[in-house]
Amino acid sequence: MTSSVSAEARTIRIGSRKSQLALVQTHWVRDRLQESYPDRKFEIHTMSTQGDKILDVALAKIGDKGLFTKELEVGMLAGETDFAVHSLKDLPTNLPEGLMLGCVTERENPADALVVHEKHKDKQLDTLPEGAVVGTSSLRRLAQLRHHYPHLEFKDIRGNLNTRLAKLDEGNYDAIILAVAGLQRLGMGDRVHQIIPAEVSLHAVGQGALGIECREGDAEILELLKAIEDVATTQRCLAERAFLRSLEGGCQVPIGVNTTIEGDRLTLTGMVASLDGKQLVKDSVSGSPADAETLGVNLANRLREQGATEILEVIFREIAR
Ligand code: DPM
Repeated sequence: MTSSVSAEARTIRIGSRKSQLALVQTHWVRDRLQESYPDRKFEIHTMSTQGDKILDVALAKIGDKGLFTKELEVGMLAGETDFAVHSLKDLPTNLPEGLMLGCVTERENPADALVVHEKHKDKQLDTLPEGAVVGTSSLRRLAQLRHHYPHLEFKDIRGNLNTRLAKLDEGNYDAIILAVAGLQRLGMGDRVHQIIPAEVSLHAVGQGALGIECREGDAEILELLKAIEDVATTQRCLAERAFLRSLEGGCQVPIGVNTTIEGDRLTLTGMVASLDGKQLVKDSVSGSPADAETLGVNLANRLREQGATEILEVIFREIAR
C-alpha cells in the first residue's frame, strides 16, 4: 500500500456524442470544470447514438425515446463514464432508472432562427413569397409557422448543421429554421438572418441549455457540477420539462414554451398545436421560481382544459401511421 494511490483523485470520464456541436459543448463543459478544479483530470469519451446513424428518416417517425442519449446512458450505467453532456432539448423528460439530471448550464438565446438563401437576403418571415420552401424537421416549428404563415411550403431536412446549410445554399430550400444557440456555438452566428419572435414560434423545452446527466446520487460528481450550474436556467428548464412531462409529449411533438424570470417571478408560456397549424392552444402561468415544476404541471392542466389532449391524440395517431 502506498499513500500516493489513495491520495490521487480518479480521472473523471465525460460521455459525448461525436458531432461537431456535441464536441464543442462537451469541451466547453470540460474547460469550465478544469478551470474550477485545476488538480482534477477530465477525459472525454465519444460515442455514436442512434440519432447520429439514422439520417434519412423523418425524426418524428423514429420516435424520441432517447434517440440522441441512449448509448451515452448505457455507458454511464456500465461505469465507463461518469456523466454525459447533452443539448438539454434532446434529453427525454423521464430518465432511465439510476440516472438523473445533475445540472443545467447557462442558456444561450433559446429562440429559433430563420436562415435564408442568398436570393432572399432582403426578406423576413413576413415577406417570403407565396410558396417559398422552408426546411425543417421539427413538428413544433412546422405547426407554429403554418399557423402564422399558411402561404409557405414546408419540406423535411435532416443532417448536421453544415449539411443543412449546404442544402440551403445549393438552392433546395428558400429558407431553413435552426436554433440560434446551435449556430452561435459553432461560430456561425452570422447565418442567423432573423431571430423568430416568441409570438410566432415558442422554442423547444430546454432549447439553448446544456443538460448534464449523471448517476443518481453520485455525490462526488454532483458536487463538481455545482461549478457550472446556472440557477435561473435550471429553474426555467425545470418548469419547461415538468410541462412537457405532464403533457406526455416527447421532444418530437408540436409543443413549445417560453420562460422568463423577473425578480422573484417565473413566467412560463406554453403551446400545443395541430400539425396543420389550424388548432393552437396557448396560455401562461406565473409564480415563484421555487415552485417551477408545479407551474409546469399547472400550465399543462390548463392547456388540457383548452383541448390539448385531443390535439395530441390526433398527432400520435398520424405519426404512428
Ligand atoms: C429536437 C428538435 C430538434 C433537435 C425538435 C425541435 C430540431 C430538429 C430539426 C428535440 N432536437 O426543436 O422542435 O430541426 O430537424 C437539436 C439542435 C440543437 C439541439 C439543432 C436545432 C442545438 C440547439 C440547442 C436538434 N438539438 O434545433 O437547430 O442546444 O438547443
